[in-house]
Amino acid sequence: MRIDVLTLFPELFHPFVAHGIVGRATTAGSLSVSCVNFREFARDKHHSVDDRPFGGGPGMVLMCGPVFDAVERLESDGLPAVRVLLTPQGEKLNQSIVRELVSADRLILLCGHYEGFDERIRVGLDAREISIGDYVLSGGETAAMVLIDAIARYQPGALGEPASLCEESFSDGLLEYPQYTRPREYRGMEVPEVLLSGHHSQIAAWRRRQSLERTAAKRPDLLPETKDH
Ligand code: 21W
Repeated sequence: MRIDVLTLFPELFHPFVAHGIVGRATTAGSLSVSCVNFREFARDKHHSVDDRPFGGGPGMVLMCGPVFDAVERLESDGLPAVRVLLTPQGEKLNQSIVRELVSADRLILLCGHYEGFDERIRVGLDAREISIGDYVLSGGETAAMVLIDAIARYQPGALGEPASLCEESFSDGLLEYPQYTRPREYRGMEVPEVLLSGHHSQIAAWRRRQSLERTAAKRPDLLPETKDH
């Protein structure tokens, strides 16, 4: 998969893309992430990408010109892309949206800053609008990194063990069971006996039960009977 990020802060992405799971997918050749600063597409001599809002109000608004020009330049290679606008008013990101996006060959992620995008960017780009949750960020860059991280895990070569993908949280819709490693006792806290027993079916049953209990206690909204969508 190819991901192009349009941002005013491409340097924020460089260390992120070079390390960890995203770095592994990149090295494996299954993912390529490149960042374009849409300031390069500014038209005036001051390289402006934002301006004051019509009607007044605080802050600055990202202008249409540099954003549309950058998207059109990127897409001029003919490789069709799913366009994603990171915005506080988008649909809230979850694992099923991640899986949908993973099926695209190419994504263009647009990161806003300041007080947001000119409305005509939203309307004219026909982009999928995504938020990462109900809190205020200062821009779309960190949200784009969250999305890239979640997508990279699905790329061949990103994870050491492919089992990690299907076993973990949210894949079966439940929270994870508790995990332990050496030592068997730490500051008076002991590892549950069943995990030391070597009895695989009992261990699996214990883990399942723990997952269900945890989910009921911490995230009852994830349990099928209480799901309302
Ligand atoms: C925050 C932009 C607030 C705009 C009208 C009048 C991307 C984000 C962001 C940001 C505003 C995401 C206004 C969760 C987020 C993001 C920057 C509001 C003020 N509009 N997911 N005044 N939270 N945030 N604009 O903040 O770009 S995904």
